[in-house]
Amino acid sequence: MTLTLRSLALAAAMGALTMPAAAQTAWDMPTPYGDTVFHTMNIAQFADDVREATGGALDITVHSAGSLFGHAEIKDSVRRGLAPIGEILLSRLSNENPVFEADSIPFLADSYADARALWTASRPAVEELLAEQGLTLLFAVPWPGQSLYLTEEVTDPAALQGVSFRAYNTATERLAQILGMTPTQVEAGDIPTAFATGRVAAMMTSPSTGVSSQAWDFTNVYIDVQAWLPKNVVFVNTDAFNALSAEEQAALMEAAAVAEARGWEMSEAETATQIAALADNGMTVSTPSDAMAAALAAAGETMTAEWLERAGDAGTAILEAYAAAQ
Ligand code: PCA
Repeated sequence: MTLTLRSLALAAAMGALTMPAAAQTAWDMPTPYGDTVFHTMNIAQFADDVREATGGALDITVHSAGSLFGHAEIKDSVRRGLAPIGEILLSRLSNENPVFEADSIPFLADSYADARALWTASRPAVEELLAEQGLTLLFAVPWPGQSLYLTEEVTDPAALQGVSFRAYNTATERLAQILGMTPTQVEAGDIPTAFATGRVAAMMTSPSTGVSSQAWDFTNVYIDVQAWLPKNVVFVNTDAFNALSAEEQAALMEAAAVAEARGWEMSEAETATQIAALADNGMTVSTPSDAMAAALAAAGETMTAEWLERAGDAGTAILEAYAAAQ
């Protein structure tokens, strides 16, 4: 096509002539959760920040809700270089190493301050384990505290016996077993269908996931326990990271630090607003009975002991560092 004066003028008007000459790196980023979930919104902002800081040279496209790779495949996809960057729920890796599961033990760290101290204590070990797989950790953001969703009010833990329970990692599976429930693994996006078809009748998750799955359509009671704050992590394939220019690497790390701080704030802020949204949509928001609180606390103690047993010296070191950071 001949470049006429008119098309040149048009191109200039559209800004095409002011585009940076630098080569562009386009990264596809698989994430597990939907677009309205605050983690995904935080990551979208992170991608915008990186694009802006690099003058468009590093362009991250977020593929949310498991649309590029399913949650279970994201970590290996990034490890193998099929995707350069991705997000997962950290505790999904507990089968590889119990260190990844520290944030999913009930009542070990059940406030933002404690969750932060636990993350300070466990981050070096998590970073090292990921680095061994050619993955570089960028940032971690917790979900709001995990609470109980039931079809009806339960004050006696014996009423939980035999109830089918939606689990999202091995820790929630173990918790269900201890409480006498029957766990089934269900991805966050499949929660409504799992309840609608009767596969599950109870769950423990954040008010965020309660709202994004419209829990009021299939449960009636939210018992506010806030027992643990599991984290999502964002990591990059280390070879892909090393292939970036020094400026791009710095921009990515800077945006990651900003996203981590912003994500923790978003998480804490939405704890109350999303509990209010559950109530606004007709759910009964209640606090656990003494008997329920005692049963959950006992389960937490059992799981802490079991985790320490499995995690060995690494677990002891994390708990010592956690106590020091508190
Ligand atoms: N939401 C995710 C993990 C923890 C949470 O609050 C889920 O339910 O799958």
